[in-house]
Amino acid sequence: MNFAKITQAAHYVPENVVSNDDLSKIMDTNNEWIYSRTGIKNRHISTGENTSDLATKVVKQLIENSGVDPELIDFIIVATVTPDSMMPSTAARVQAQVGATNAFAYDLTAACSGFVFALSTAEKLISSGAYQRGIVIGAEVFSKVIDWSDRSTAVLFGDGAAGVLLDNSGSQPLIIAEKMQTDGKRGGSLLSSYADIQTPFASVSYEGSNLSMEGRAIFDFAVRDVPKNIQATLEKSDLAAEEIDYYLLHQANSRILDKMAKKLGVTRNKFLQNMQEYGNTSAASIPILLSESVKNGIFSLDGQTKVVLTGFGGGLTWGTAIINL
Ligand code: 4VN
Repeated sequence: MNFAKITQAAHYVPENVVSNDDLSKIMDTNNEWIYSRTGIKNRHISTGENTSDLATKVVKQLIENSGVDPELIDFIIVATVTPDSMMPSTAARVQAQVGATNAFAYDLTAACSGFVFALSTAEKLISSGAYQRGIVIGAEVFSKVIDWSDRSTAVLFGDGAAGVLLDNSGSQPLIIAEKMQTDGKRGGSLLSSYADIQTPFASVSYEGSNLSMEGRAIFDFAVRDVPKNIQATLEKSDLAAEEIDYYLLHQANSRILDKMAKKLGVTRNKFLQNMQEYGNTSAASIPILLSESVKNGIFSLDGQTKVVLTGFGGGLTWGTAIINL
């Protein structure tokens, strides 16, 4: 058996910090409203770097810190809903920038669940024995697709990237249990980046290409469907909720994390949180939290920690992986 293992984690965010007070100067909002309802204080907003630039910085750190020869990387998966372009993929751009000449590379589109879906895929690629070493990144320049005239959504998001290096050196399974879900029927409540039809044969422009979100519907989805998914994954794993060391959930809103902890009967302290500094960075939020936690010494990558990773968002998509870190 080839057990996959996460051997490195890294993150990178644009330098430019935008506070709630900064936003209140360009739209009708204020720090009290944003902070009390979301837990967000700051977000990092790109002043020029695109998604592949952020992802490349993360991959370069992973390569440098591990000392691995870039030519020995077998695959690069970038989870993003804000690619530089559809073709080439963001992952292909990164592959070129880091000299991973033997890696196949592609993007995976699953919004805020993208990192968890991509990690699930990567674990199979390695544990099957087909590949030895790969990289999974969550990277977004969400500020590109924000509707800056909509104060109800513009305040929620930020830019950033993070990811992990995996290889087949594990002595135990990386994923103890997982459950990935999609409900396309509810996809209309979180939309962005339509591709309009403008051809000699037809012209159809969809209403609005920027982000639109039915906030209440998504909030209710997060509170109703996601804890059930975590519970079901815990049951598959034969672990009790309290046997998990840390819960790293998508950083959309701290009020949602409060409700989820309560529903699962888990002490809120086990739900790590950094949206106060980064806002909601979509596919990047879980790996940024993971990388920052390692950097801050909350846990290390020595195989001794049991962690729940749960993403939820556009698609709708949601999913949990319980992992040995
Ligand atoms: C998952 C979630 C959200 C999200 C949804 C609603 C929401 C975040 C609505 C009520 C509002 C405060 C903000 Cl749960 C977004 C995504 C997209 O990544 C994924 N905040 N809010 C209020 O009035 O309290």
